[in-house]
Amino acid sequence: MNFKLPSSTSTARTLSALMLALAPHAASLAQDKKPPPPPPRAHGPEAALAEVQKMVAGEGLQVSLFASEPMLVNPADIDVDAQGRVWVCEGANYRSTFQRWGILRPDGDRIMILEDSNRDGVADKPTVFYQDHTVNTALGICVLGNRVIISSSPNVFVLTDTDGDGRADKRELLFEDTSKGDHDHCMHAFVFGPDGKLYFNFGNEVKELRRPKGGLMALPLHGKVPAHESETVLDQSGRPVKSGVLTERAGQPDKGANPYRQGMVFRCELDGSGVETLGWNFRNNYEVAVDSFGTLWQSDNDDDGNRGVRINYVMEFGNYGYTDELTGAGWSQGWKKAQEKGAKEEERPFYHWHLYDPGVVPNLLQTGNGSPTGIAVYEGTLLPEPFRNQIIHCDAGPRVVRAYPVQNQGAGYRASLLNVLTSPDSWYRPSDICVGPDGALYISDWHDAGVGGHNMADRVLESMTGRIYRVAPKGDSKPKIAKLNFQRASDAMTGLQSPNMATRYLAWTSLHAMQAKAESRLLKLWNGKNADPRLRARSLQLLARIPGQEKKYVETALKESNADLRICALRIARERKLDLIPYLRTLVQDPSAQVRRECAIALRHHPSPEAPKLWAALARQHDGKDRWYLEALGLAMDGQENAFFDAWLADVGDKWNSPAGRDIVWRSRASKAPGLLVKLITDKNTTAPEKEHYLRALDFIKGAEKDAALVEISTSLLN
Ligand SMILES: [Ca+2]
Ligand SMILES: [Ca+2]
Ligand SMILES: [Ca+2]
Ligand SMILES: [Ca+2]
Repeated sequence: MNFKLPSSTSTARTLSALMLALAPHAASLAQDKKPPPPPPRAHGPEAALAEVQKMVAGEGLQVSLFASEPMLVNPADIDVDAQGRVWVCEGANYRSTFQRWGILRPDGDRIMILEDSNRDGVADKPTVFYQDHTVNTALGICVLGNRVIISSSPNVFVLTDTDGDGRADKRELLFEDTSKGDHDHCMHAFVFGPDGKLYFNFGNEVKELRRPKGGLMALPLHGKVPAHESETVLDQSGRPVKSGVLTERAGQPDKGANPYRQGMVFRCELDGSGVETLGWNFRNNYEVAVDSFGTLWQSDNDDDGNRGVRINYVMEFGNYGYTDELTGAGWSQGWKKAQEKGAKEEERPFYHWHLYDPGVVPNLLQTGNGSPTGIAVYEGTLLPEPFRNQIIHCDAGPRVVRAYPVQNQGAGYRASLLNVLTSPDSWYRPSDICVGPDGALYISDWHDAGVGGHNMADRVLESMTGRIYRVAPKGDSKPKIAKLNFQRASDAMTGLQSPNMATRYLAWTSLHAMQAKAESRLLKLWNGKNADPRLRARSLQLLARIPGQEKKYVETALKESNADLRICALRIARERKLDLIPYLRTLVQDPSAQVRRECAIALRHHPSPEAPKLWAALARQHDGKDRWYLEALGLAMDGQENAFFDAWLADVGDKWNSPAGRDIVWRSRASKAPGLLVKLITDKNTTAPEKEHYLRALDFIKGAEKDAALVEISTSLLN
């Protein structure tokens, strides 16, 4: 559902869909003659079952049909609750605001709960949790106990079932944006993180994050959101969460504008306060997944046809390069210039994501053409080994669900591809994936000839399709779900170890409320030296949030031999606002480049007078090859470029001209960088491509030193 049509559909059709989307008076098109009826298509449970028989599950896995039309249609996003019930955002009224087919479900789209009451692996009890036109094709759902967060741009609602009958009784407004909605690149799903916070993202159709004045606002249960006062959200750095506006004349961001661009990803408290902008300049980062260490993973859709769909490890506070940082230009301008200079076709994705520019975080993986959708991290033990602890991701374009087994590489990671679920059915369009409390994967299938992009073939409500599959190890057809009473500490501890996010939310909240009363049980899990480090990390997150115990547990975890646990501890220390400097003094010498990467992130905007020295210690350990590490150093410099750079120069002296030193000069935007760049550019031994590389760095620096550098370079060219 990612702004793209299948390859069999012509570009002209894509364009016409786009123009429809942009037409200011699109409503008048509704009077045009009705689109032709869709081709006859088998539908209903029997057709769905027959098609599931032909699906291909990954090695050691089997797929079964959990639910199908007419129980649900067009699932855009799902969540699975602690009882194993699948919650679905339907999209029968997809693009009803401007496409000629208009409203197909007159009472508005539904949020469904699909329950398998006899645990035979097949849903048998559908409940309409909510129905309204304000949730037409909502792109995100997150079940948090009796509260459900629905992302439906321009609104993010909290729906609450106060009496437990499976129907919403209360509606509140958590966030809002300035988009028109009804677009695949809007506000996406919220997820609960191991730190007790919410993580969420939006694609580049949203330009500004707002919220009601005074925070969470009560609304009538149904209907349009009444007029009210709202405000732009300011994030942790005091910046408005708003796409940086570029003035046309100078091609520069407006005065006072921020670096934020395009798609972004965030963290906030459960009540929506304390928003932090964690990454920006994505195109359509459809969902974010957070693992137990607090590491973020996303996909992103390329500009269609560039074979550049990417999977990202989201290094906090990174710019991900969808548009040119300085001009806001798309990829094609830079690519055109590069082609003139002989760049090869295979380099196109690198230009597409501006990866040759200083200040752009690299990608984990590029997966070619696609329309990436839902994502999760599988932290369960039901599935066989290769899928454990891995990112699992839907791509509706090539019609595949894949795992991306990740390995450490320097300060970042590398990943490979491993199929989880494919189908010969040309309507198979996986839209989302969740891990159930039984440890199985639940995959929603939008099921259409196309992947969205403002179009759909499935336009008759009576025959509309939509499916949920369950993927489990071969022979496992009946979900086993423990009945937990989260008010009991022992049950809550079991829940904390669940691979299901909704279960973990209930367990986390309960254990967090117990505070010191839960400490001994949490300690037992933490001290289980053979225990899965991810489970230990979950325990640590709670131990370090027992008032008065924060330092003790952070310091204990910083001595762990597992680098991910040291990273987790440093993240907790940052979040708990502990004095980081004593920790960083040791950690900047950590043998793990990933831990040192986190040190750099921790130094960003750090006011300590010791910060430049600590940063310089990190910079001295750059190997001249690791782009992740270099970009971590770079984003740490934000606002303190000169102090950090000077500290490094003081350390390295005239030995700055090494492969690593040249990298740092290229990435830094310090006042002294232009003078050194001139030396590199005018050096007789510097090759032509290297000159281009260093010249590009000058574009990102402003001031007299840069102007002087340009004069010096042009003088040397004349001589
Ligand atoms: Ca989801
Ligand atoms: Ca059943
Ligand atoms: Ca209710
Ligand atoms: Ca469908």
